[in-house]
Amino acid sequence: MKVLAAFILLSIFKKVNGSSIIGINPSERELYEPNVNEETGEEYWHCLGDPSIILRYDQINDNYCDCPDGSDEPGTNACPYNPERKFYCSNDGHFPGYLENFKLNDGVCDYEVCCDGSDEYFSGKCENKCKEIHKQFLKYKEKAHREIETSLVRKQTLANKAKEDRMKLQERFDELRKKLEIQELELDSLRKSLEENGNQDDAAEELVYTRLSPHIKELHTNIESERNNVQDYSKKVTYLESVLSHLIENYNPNFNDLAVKESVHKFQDYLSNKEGNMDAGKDPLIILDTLTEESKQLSYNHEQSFKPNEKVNAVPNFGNMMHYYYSSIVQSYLKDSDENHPSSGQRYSSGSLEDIQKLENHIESLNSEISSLANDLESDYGNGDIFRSIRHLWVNTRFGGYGYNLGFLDSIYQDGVLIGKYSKLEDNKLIYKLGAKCWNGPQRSGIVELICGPSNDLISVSEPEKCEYYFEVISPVVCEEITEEDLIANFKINHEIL
Ligand code: MAN
Repeated sequence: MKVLAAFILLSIFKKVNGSSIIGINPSERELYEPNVNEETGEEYWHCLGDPSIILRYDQINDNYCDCPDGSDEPGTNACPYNPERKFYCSNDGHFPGYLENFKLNDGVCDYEVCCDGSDEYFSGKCENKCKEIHKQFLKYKEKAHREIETSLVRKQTLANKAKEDRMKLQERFDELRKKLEIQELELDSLRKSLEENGNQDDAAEELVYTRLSPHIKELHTNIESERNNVQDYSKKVTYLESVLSHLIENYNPNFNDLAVKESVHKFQDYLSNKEGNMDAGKDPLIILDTLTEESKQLSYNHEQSFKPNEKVNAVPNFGNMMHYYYSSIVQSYLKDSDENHPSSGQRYSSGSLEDIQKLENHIESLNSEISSLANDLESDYGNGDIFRSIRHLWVNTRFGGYGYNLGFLDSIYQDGVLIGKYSKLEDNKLIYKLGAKCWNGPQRSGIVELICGPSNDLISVSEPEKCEYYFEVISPVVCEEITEEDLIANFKINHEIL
């Protein structure tokens, strides 16, 4: 069979020299010119990858692989596949292409690469379609250019917005740093004046007795009633969970009752999510129990032991709790009333403990805002900070019976179930992690592949592994100018209108 094929090949390409060897780019012709043995006049040639292997010139394209790199068989599929050496189709009227040699003469017209049909030279069954295909290409090119122009204009708008956002943040950051400096100086001087006045203890007591007393009682009543509510709900939830646990253990999976199956599935998800959330913190009932007990003690101790202008009668933990409630109430005053806000121009000239506390709280909140701004300014928002412009943007769609909500640089939800929180940007991919736990599986997570497009849209969702999701989102933020090579690589032939 091989001998027959070689014979056919040789008869087709009897006249072998650099310009008639099939499968090579014209720029390689020189490499395929024959050498002539001066004594015998015989033409010979050597493998391109290993010049020590010398062949008769007619061994090129004889359908027998002689060179380890396959260079002696550019026009046949005799050599093992080498991605460096492919069959060249000239595709006159369109663009030249390179086809894997194992696809030669396999009965398939590989028009995507060889629009001239030269890959099926044995049968000659593939007519040259380069003219029609090139027409399609020109149409595609025009559309792609139009689209990319629109996308790049939108990208520029987003880039400007990102720049503006960054500038605003930087301005706010600088302004807060200045404020902080001033307020720290102010705090120093208040502390000094308080020390000089020596009235720290009296001021504290006065504040405790006159201001906190009604709040402590109210606090106790509220905590107790909240605790009872939570306990009631908790009992109801436990009851409903026991009913549903009975259902998932005893339902008959062979009955194709969709409502039951869906409920079982959802309850399993609920249980997995609950498992995931259990580690998140202490049981709220226990916290409320502790608070109820402590607020009761506080209220009792207050009535029993405190009278204005008397010294504080300390009980275990009282100091800590006083400080806690005192700070929260003072803080809530601060938040409620903007007039009291130091930034609105108030000065703490009296040097009382209350003033110091207010200023300390304000400095604390300034510091926390400053550090979150610093974090934000240092975060990776991609080239030219471009992703900053879309970080509050959400896209959504329905796929496979689920509704998906995807927040750029925020989080992703599948019908309200958390798929993941944004973690990082990696090669134009957004990585989301730490989603709700899967029933008998990992915590959900997602990868968002960004593709250039004129709008921001979620175009596809898949779940390649259980609870690991893959999203394709188009957005102008990843658009770049396109080259002719990109266009050729991305162009797809419409075979229906060929
Ligand atoms: C839900 C969905 C699915 C997921 C299963 C795993 O039905 O989140 O995407 O595969 O849970 O149990």
